[in-house]
Amino acid sequence: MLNEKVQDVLNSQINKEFYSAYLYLAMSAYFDEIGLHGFSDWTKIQAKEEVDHGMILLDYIIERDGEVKLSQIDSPERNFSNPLQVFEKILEHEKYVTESINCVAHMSDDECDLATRHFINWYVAEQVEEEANARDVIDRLKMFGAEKTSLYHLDKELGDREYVYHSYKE
Ligand code: OFO
Repeated sequence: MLNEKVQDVLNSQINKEFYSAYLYLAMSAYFDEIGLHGFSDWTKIQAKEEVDHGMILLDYIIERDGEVKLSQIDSPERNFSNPLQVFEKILEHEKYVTESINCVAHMSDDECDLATRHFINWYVAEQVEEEANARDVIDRLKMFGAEKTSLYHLDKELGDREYVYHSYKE
């Protein structure tokens, strides 16, 4: 049986992961609107990964004989003005998610729940990757974002991203 405090932070994390999926979908729609279909594909794949993150948490709660409590998902913002600004928002959002994952880790420690501590380590590593991915695109956009040819090539490159299902059990 899951400790109740740990269960609460895990359920709250499910909501954040599904909100992340919504946010990336809003960004994907924006990129399609401005004709950057590779950027759109990249953010759409990210949305799928966020759904996976939420589902893995959900399955874990069930596996631990806990109670899944799904709460309302907020509407994502839609005030996007250019690719650099969107990726800066992505980085900011992922930093917020990292903080939230860290809180799950701390709560697991405080409640001596070693299984959840072990489980959440996968998310800790995943967040390092997510922040680094956003930072990488930001750096490149800052370097040449104003040049149309470079933006075209970056759009193609981001469009090559393939969806891969990752699991903490791998
Ligand atoms: Fe699920 O990591 Fe991004 O938000």
